Amino acid sequence: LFRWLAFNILFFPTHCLIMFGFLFFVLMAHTAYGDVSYSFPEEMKRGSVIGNIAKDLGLDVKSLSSRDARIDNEGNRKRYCDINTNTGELIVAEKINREGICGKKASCVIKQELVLENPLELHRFILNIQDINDNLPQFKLNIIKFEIRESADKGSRYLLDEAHDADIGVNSVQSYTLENNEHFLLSVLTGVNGVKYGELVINKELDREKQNEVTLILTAVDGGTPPRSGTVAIHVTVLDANDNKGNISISCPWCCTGRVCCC
Ligand SMILES: [Ca+2]
Ligand SMILES: [Ca+2]
Ligand SMILES: [Ca+2]
Ligand SMILES: [Ca+2]
Repeated sequence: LFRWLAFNILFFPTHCLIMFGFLFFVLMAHTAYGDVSYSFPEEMKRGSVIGNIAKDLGLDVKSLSSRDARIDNEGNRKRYCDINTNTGELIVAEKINREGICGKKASCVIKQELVLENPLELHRFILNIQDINDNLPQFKLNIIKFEIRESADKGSRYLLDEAHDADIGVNSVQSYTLENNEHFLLSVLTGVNGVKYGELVINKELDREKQNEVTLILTAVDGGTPPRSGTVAIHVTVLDANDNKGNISISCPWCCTGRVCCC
């Protein structure tokens, strides 16, 4: 190896300089003193303090400015945080909307880097964005329509559209309630994907001749603190069944004798 290095330095000095420069950069780029992570809720105001990264990494706060300390966003288009070079504090650069970045993912992690010059130092750290309950459950439509024949049995079930909530975990839809009424009950079920949905259940038979339509309010509630809710109207049109005897009267102008009628 020594002979090979001596040969290269002697005959290819430029080549060696580039190679050593690259090796130096790679070595320095990996001079990270361990990963640091910060957990904080989404939607924090711009300028809010996340933590003191200089203290957490054991850096000299006084040198941050002269060493041009800055946050690199590791290829993310947006820079989510900045460093205050006077205090070493990490601050929110732009409001973070967890739903916009991570959607329905159970955890929302953003990788960032703190870069210092002279000598070049690179510290990776993680922003762990926690969900807050800033979305309410919403139904796709304003009204859910059913046509149910009055002859439908007690216990008949009708699937209801589920509500969607952009938040995750307890901050998403947890339950449904149905407006009190004479004919229907609500059965709340959980699908294989863990999503809650409801079924309308006939509790007392319908009678079109008494009431030909029923309107009810269905409410979806999330489990946030405080909880948020969304509503939808359920409109049931009661269809006719032939459940009433007709009164057929036959007028017989001639008199009947015994059981035989001669009309
Ligand atoms: Ca949000
Ligand atoms: Ca949220
Ligand atoms: Ca919610
Ligand atoms: Ca009828």
